[in-house]
Amino acid sequence: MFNLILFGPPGSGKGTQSEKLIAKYNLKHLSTGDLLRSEISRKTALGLEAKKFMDKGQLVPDEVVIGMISSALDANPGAVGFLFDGFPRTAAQAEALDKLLELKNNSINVMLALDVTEEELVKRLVKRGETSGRTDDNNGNVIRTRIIEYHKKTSPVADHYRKANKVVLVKGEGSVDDIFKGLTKEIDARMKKS
Ligand code: B4P
Repeated sequence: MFNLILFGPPGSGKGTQSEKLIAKYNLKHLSTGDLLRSEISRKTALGLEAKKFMDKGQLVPDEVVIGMISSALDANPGAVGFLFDGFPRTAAQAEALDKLLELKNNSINVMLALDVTEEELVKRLVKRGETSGRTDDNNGNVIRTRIIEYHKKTSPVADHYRKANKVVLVKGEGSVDDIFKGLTKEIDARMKKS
């Protein structure tokens, strides 16, 4: 199996690049943002609870997202590998993911971290907010909260994988295709070895 974490702040292009990566490598895409938005649109109890946090730009409690990922891993026993998009977002989520993969005799091969300036992030999210209907994109305060949450709670996740020498920083600004090329170069180099 080849397991990849696509990492970066809100608006860094994780969702955009994941679509292209899963098409090329046939990995199973696990986006906690997409899973949560699907729960919200189906008005499930989990979705209604998650919405309270997402609308404020806060992270959803760890036990909720860890439970979702655990079920998704169990539901895909034959996957050639997983692309984790937007997960893990806290140190506790990273530890839980390592344990879940270990139970399957697996681990994370690499974390690719998209490098984008804060100015560009805000510009992208405001632009998406004009058309997406996403309640967390159309309010400047909520966007700022998401970036603060990232610095406080999510950036330590990179330290967790850095200790295991698994983090690679990839340029996240420029055209979508050029960024994709930068990501595939790193994946190809590691897939050969694994
Ligand atoms: P997510 O759904 O993960 O979304 P995101 O961080 O906002 O965006 P992403 O980086 O995927 O950006 P995208 O490609 O879409 O999270 C939403 C919320 O869910 C969180 O705030 C949190 O509340 C909750 N949540 C999710 N996972 C969680 C977890 N594990 N734990 C707790 N809570 C969790 O790109 C953004 C925009 O930029 C798009 O409009 C795109 O078109 C544009 N763009 C992309 N690449 C570009 C490029 N190269 N140039 C110009 N624009 C570009």
